[in-house]
Amino acid sequence: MSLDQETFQLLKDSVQRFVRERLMPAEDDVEEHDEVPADIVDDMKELGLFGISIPEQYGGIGLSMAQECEVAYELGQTALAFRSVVGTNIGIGSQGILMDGTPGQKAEYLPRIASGDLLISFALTEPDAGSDAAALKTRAVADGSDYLITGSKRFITNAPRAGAFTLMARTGGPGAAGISAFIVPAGLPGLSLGRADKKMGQRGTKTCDVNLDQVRVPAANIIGGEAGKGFKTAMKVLDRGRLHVSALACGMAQRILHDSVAYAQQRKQFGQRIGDFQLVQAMLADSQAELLAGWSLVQAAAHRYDAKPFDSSDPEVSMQASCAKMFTTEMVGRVADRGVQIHGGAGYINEYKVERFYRDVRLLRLYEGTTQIQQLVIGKHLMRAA
Ligand code: COS
Repeated sequence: MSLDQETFQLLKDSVQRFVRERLMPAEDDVEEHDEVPADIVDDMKELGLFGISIPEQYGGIGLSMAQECEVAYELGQTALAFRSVVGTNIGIGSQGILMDGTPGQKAEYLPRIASGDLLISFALTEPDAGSDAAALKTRAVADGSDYLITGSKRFITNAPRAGAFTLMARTGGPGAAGISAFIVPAGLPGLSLGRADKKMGQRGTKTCDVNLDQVRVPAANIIGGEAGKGFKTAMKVLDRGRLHVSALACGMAQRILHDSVAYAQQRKQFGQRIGDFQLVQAMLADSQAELLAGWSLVQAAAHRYDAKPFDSSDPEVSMQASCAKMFTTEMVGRVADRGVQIHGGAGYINEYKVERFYRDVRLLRLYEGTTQIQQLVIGKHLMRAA
């Protein structure tokens, strides 16, 4: 699946223009009100952003992973809250249905997800199961042709906006093999949302707990129609999501570098521009080189991803996605830290964007698998392959 190069270039140009002319000017508004304005969400629908990863037959744009990464790179160059609005529809919310769903599930959900009329979240994490996802406790008990789901999901991105969840629950015994993925509509009796999480950064993104008390869901809502496959679906979805987040990290590094160079050009000390000092140039050079290294890694891993059958998993690809996630999200942390350093005292003041980006990028090293989880995936793969 991919879009022809010429049409893709037109899309990329539109996204670049949208980021520059529409999103960047709204960054302060999002920071102040902790909300992405509704008219911007409408414009995102218009641009087709909710459906970039969904095939054309379901109303999406049908980008390849490499193309999706290029779009994520562009969206990464502004406040991450904007990308978050479309992020779960593009990635972790929709991809389980696309990869493993039945033809009926795909036909029912994907067109509305692609248009943005239905927001879909990914509910895996729980109070006692974060990195150890296979230990999740949310239980789905068979009751006739339905399941009754009870449990609690934590830090669920876009939950307050979601019309449905791709939700992992235990239908069988312990461990990964006992987990199934369900499509759970948000309005069902027994499903309630917790209070909005107060986060360190990324204002405008919405996360909260999702609580389920005997929520009745038809067995037909199990993704793929077969119980016990949910953990693998979640892992395949995360492989893809990790590449997307890597591209986002590179975009944000590009933005911080751009702002740092701009500041170094205009700020004067000791009678000259600080950008003319070699110690400042060294920080800019380190950031530039690390950004290029990270972006090359993401592109190579994304092309490798595109070379395998879409719905299958390949341990080499998972390993490369983890390398990309680990390297780029750590890299953008260093770039943001240098960005603050180049800005000096101004970098610690809320008026300058670098102060907020510094806080915003911290999350990239945590969600869709911490750096330590990426290390485990890489290490395990190396040991197995040997
Ligand atoms: N694609 C497909 N299948 C995969 C897979 C992948 N990327 N990774 C693992 N699996 C399969 C394994 O092959 C295994 O199947 P078999 O039992 O049939 O062999 C099964 O899933 C269990 O795998 P494993 O034993 O490796 O699972 P672990 O419990 O050791 O967990 C980690 C593996 C730690 C990698 C996993 O729990 C993880 O990614 N945790 C982080 C979760 C996360 O990212 N959370 C963020 C919240 S979502 S925003």
